[in-house]
Amino acid sequence: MRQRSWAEPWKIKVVEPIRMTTRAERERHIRDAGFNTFLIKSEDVYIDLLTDSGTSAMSDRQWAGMMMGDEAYAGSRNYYNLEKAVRQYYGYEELIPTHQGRGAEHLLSKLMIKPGDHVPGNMYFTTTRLHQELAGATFHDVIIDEAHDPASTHPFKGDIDLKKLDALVQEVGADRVPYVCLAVTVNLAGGQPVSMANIKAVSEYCHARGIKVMLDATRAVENAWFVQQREQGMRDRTVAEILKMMCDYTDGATMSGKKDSLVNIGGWLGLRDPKLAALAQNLVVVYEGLHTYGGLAGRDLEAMAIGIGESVEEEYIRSRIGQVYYLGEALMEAGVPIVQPIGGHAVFLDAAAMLPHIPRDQFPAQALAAALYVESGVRAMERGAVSAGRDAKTGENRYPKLELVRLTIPRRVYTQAHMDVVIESVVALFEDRDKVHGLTFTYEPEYLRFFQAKFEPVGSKRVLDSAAEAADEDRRFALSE
Ligand code: PM9
Repeated sequence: MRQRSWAEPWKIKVVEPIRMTTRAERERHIRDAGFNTFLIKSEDVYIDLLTDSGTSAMSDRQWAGMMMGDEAYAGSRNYYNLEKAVRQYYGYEELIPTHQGRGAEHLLSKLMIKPGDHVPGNMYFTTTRLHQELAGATFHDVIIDEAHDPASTHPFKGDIDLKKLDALVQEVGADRVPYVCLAVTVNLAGGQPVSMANIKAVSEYCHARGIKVMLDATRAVENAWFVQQREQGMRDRTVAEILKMMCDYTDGATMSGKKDSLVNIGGWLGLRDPKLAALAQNLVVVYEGLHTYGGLAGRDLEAMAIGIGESVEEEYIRSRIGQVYYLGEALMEAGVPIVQPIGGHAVFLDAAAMLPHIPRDQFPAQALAAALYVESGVRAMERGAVSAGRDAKTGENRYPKLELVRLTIPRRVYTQAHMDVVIESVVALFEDRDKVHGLTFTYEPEYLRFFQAKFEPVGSKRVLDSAAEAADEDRRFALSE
């Protein structure tokens, strides 16, 4: 029998208009934004694939929950609802809410890291590594080699290489490794999952040596779905069961609720050790707010509590990742080089493969993201050398093997028709890829430079050449100068 199509398990109740701009307008907007897609105004974007962070559409149940916000300064009922949801689905007894994920990373790094420590992890994440470094640690990437190869089709490219981990522990001593930072899925590797077998092995290795395992649970539900689909013996388990199983191997977690949990703001630190939790509850009042609200309104806590339950519904997660696959498979069919296998939250274009004429120090991924905006009004994000920043000790640019542009899919926001437009846009740009110019910095901030840096094209006025319209634009610029 012919397989039937699937559809999203929701219908749309509220809509937000979006507007297509002209190419001439976009040329101006990208120039004004210093060729950094973070600096474009949202109203000037047609389809916004910058990030899946805080960009979800909430459900009617979540909006109803917002009206039940208990905005008492202390002891809000919504805190206890969130605590119940985290205990039920993630299994951490102790809950410290934070305004978002990096708030939890800040607390964890301050509590657990001593200057001179070493933190191994499965590929860096920007905010996570920065907080580890600010607390005095050196981060070490111990992910398997396949993760650095965009063409490798390894099903669990997020796995930790136990040999690399052991070599580091032997070298620096287990007492200088406060914890292993285990991210599921691995964002910068392309949204790649970690297998349950690997989580178990890492947990056993670390716990035998007194090292803690701290999960970055930001996209753990998406990881659970991949485990269910790809790992032997996991097919009959629910995503909720797999999520809980993954967390059971760990000692705590930092969480950005803005991703998996379908909310626009919120995060938490989950712990098992009550002594560590007491320290975290004390620290959170310094940086975020009282330990029962952590920088959030009661209504935000409630929306997150409800969102956690919705995030593990099988139909939901299948359609969420199904949409990412729809986009990724069409791009692959058109011959566009993308990271394989397709990840959980995004399709990652391999900018280094697509733009071999642009040297790494002219930031091909930054240029590609800017050019895609000019071409189509689609906003994406650079995930390559600009995101990687400079080495904390030498100050040199870091050049990770992966030089990517991330087409990140917000949850429950765009339809298949939007994806079709994105496919056509990327394919059109792919055909014109030799017309993209490299970029050089005109402004480089000290921390997390990718958010606010500015650039200009090298040897050209434009990041993307375009014949007729560009000539028109030149005349307009000439008249206004
Ligand atoms: N991730 C993302 O777009 C938003 C900001 S960085 C461009 O992918 C992981 C794996 C993340 C993450 C944020 C955070 C920090 C921690 N871990 O943004 O502070 O992907 O809530 O979370 C972003 P917050």
